[in-house]
Amino acid sequence: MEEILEKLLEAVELGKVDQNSPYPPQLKGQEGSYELTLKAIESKIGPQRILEESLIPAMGRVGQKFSENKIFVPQMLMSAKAMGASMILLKPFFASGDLKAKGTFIIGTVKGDLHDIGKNLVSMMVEGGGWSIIDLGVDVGSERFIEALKNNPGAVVGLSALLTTTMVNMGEIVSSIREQIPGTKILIGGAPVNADFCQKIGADFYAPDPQGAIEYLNRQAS
Ligand code: B1M
Repeated sequence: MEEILEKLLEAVELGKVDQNSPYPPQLKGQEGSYELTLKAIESKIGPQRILEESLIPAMGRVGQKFSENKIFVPQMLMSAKAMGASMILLKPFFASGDLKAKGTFIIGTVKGDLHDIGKNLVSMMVEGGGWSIIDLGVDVGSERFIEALKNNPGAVVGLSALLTTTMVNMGEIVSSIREQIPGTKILIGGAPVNADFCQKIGADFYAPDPQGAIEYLNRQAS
């Protein structure tokens, strides 16, 4: 792996946002994820490699360390910030130049859940795939999904959850949408969910990653 991708992985893992950031003390004065992502882009390392070889593995390491009680929520938050700084720079590469959207995709992280990195990634890449996006943010309950659907008839809905405690809220959201706006296509994703769970709660499709979401959506558009 290029040295720059290794450095970026380390910056995100340790929560170093940019050169001026005082955190973490051992990287004081060094480049952070912002500068390193810029450099990687300038070196013509594609956004997909930046994501797959640095950013996503960095969050994997952070999760592992959190599980082992080697780091705590504040450190996890700094890593999320560092990843966010990189994602801002990657967004233009995924953004669509298409004028006519294939359809509308309403996405949100479900009630009780504040994790938005994966949801943002899906949103960004689906937009790059030519869909118009309505991103409802985090901690979204059924009422807000239904309101957005009423304003955008025929839109596909995407639910994201990262916690085993909040994935159950997907079931309630799916039931409410089915009750009020039958026929809506609902896609779910996020680390704790899978195809069995999708079937159990009556959603239409489980996508393990943004690519899976795009493929499903494109099948709905054609
Ligand atoms: Co939290 N956290 N966290 N966290 N956090 C996890 C999820 C955890 C697995 C860490 C661990 O213990 N190893 C664990 C959950 C355990 C469980 O439920 N089984 C956990 C916990 C426990 C918590 C708190 C409860 C901690 C506490 O307070 N004691 C708390 C909960 C707060 C809340 O939500 N109410 C909490 C808080 C936080 C932070 C705020 C500090 C921060 C989030 C910041 C943010 O998102 N802005 C954070 C982070 C960063 C993580 C980890 C380290 C990284 C998550 C991430 O961004 N991954 C995470 C550990 C891990 O994932 N290894 C962890 C990278 C991202 C690209 O992947 O989100 O999986 P992911 O998205 C993927 C796919 O899942 C898929 O595509 C994406 C790209 O491949 N995907 C979809 C996602 N959504 C999709 C939707 C789709 C399709 C595909 O269609 C609609």
